[in-house]
Amino acid sequence: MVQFSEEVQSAIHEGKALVALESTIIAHGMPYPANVETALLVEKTVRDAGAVPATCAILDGKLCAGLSTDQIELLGKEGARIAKASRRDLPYLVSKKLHGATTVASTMIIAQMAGIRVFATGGIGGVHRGATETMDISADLQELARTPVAVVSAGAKSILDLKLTLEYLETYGVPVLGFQTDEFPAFFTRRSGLNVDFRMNTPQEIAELLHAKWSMGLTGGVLIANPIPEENQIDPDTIERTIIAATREAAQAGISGKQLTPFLLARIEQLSGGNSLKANIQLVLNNARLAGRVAGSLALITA
Ligand code: PSU
Ligand code: MN
Repeated sequence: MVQFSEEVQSAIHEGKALVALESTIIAHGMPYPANVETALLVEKTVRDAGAVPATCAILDGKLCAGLSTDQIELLGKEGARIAKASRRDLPYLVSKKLHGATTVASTMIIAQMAGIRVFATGGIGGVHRGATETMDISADLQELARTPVAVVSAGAKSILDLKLTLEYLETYGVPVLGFQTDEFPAFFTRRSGLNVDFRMNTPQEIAELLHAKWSMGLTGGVLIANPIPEENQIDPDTIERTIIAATREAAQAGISGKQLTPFLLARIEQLSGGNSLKANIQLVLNNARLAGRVAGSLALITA
C-alpha cells in the first residue's frame, strides 16, 4: 500500500528507528525556497539524531513514505497548487492518481501503515478560535484519538483556542506530554498558561510511556509538546496582535474550511515581516531532534 524510498525500505528491513515527517508544512506552511531548505534540513537533523526520516506525501495517487530531493523540490515549488490532503481527501487523490501534501492527520495514517510510530512536525491543527460557532476543529485531533502514532510538536499556534484543544484531547483520551516543561507551549512562545498532562524529562521516559500505552492495546496517539528554544521565541504580545489581525482578515474575507489554516499561517508570516518564519524553522528542527531521540529509545525497548 505504501511506496517506500530505498532509505526507508532498508531502515524498516534493518529495524532502525524511523521518524515520519509531513508535507503540508512544505507545500502550504512555508514559502519557497525556505520550505525546501527546511524540509531537507529537518531530514538531516533526524539522521544526526540517529534515526531515519520518512517524509510523507501522495504522489500520482501513491501513498509515499520517504521522498527524493526532487520530490521534495516539486512539493515546495508547486506549493499551494498541491492539494492539502487530510484523512477525508485520501480516497479522492488516490483514485484520481493526483498529488497531495499530507497534514498531521494523513501523515499519521501513512506512518501507521508503514509501521512508523514517531512523527515530528511544527504545530498540530486543533480547535479554532470561534469554534463554538464555526465547529472548525482540525481532523488532526480525531487522528490523535484513533491512530497509534506519537506526534512531536511545539504545542499549537494560538491561531487556535488552546484551552478547547486540550479539552478535546482529554475527552478523546490523548495524553499530552511536556518535554522538560509543565506548560503546554504555544508554538512561537514557550508559555500558554495551560498545563500539559505529564511532564517528561528524557526521551527514554517518553518512549516508555508510548510502549506502555500501546502494549495495553490502547488505541490512538500521544501528543509530545516540545517548547521552542528560549532564544528563538517571539514576543507574545507581538504575536498575539498579529494573530488577532490575521483572524479578523480571514473572517472578513469569508475564509473557512481547509483554506483557513494556510491563510492564517501565510498572513502571520507576512505581518511579522518574516520573523515568524525564522522561529518556525528553528522549532521544527528542535522537534525533529527530539523525535529522532524518542524513536531511538523506542526502537531499543521494542527490539
Ligand atoms: N499549524 C502550523 N503549521 C502547519 C499546519 C498547522 O503551525 O503547517 C498544517 C499541518 O499540516 C496541520 C494542518 O496538520 O495545517 C492542519 O490543518 P487544518 O487546521 O485545516 O486541519
Ligand atoms: Mn479546519
